[in-house]
Amino acid sequence: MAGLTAEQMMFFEDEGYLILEKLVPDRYVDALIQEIHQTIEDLAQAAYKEGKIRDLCAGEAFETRLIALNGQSEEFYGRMSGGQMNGPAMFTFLTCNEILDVAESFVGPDLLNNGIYRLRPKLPLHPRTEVNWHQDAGYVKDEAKQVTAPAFWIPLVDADEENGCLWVIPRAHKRGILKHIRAKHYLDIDPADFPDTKPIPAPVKRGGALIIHNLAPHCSKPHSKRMVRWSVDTRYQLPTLPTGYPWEAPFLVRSRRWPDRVVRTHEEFLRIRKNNLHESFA
Ligand SMILES: O=C(O)CCC(=O)C(=O)O
Repeated sequence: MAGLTAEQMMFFEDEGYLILEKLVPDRYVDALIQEIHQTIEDLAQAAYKEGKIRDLCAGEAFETRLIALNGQSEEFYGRMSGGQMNGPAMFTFLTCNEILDVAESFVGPDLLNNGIYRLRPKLPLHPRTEVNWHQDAGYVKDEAKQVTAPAFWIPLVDADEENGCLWVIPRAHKRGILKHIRAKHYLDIDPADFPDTKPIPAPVKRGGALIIHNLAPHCSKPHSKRMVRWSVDTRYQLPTLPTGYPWEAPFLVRSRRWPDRVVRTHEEFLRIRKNNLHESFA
């Protein structure tokens, strides 16, 4: 896929979000699912040996195995969520041309993955998977709150209202930076600052994308369907601007200006991420 059309860009600028029916090719989605599956298998075998679980739940499908395992040991959710999945298939997924071509429409030919990427296994009725209303800007330091860094939210299974797709508030990104308060697990937009526009659900098919402006309020409500709504979210920005997130290392994924500094191998990606190396592109 090439970059976005002028119409799509205009929709995003006006509404603060955009849904793409198809973005990441099946081969990358399948490879990532396989990598996740293997990681779960390894964790399950280790937990079984340590006596933490009694059933490996080996017959369960990708959509349900984590529910069955997490029911025996809450460790599984923590081990499978966040920015710690860093295998070759995840690296290929985050750097695939199909995502970068679209990111380039917003940011230009030099693209930094800002380091905030997450794997999200949204389990039914699990408190940690209920993400309050927030702007992504709420999570970064002040110097990066206005930096253009669209989020690509990409489900690995079809995501709809029944299994916990995201919700967005159209046009509310035009309200600027909203005040966030700390809630139990996440940040929450201060009720006094909450936009009055009506929220809408944003269903996305497997391998499609919901692209979210970093000032667009969005949330993830609980669901009760017996399946895991697996998704990946990731963000891209100009390398010369601050990420406002010192806790995780960004990495250059495409560049006309610094072609030699693009992270092209999984080994290099791991070196940067594991050592939390923040390179300067000033
Ligand atoms: O995937 C989810 O459930 C929440 C994602 C989210 O809120 C985000 O990417 O900012």
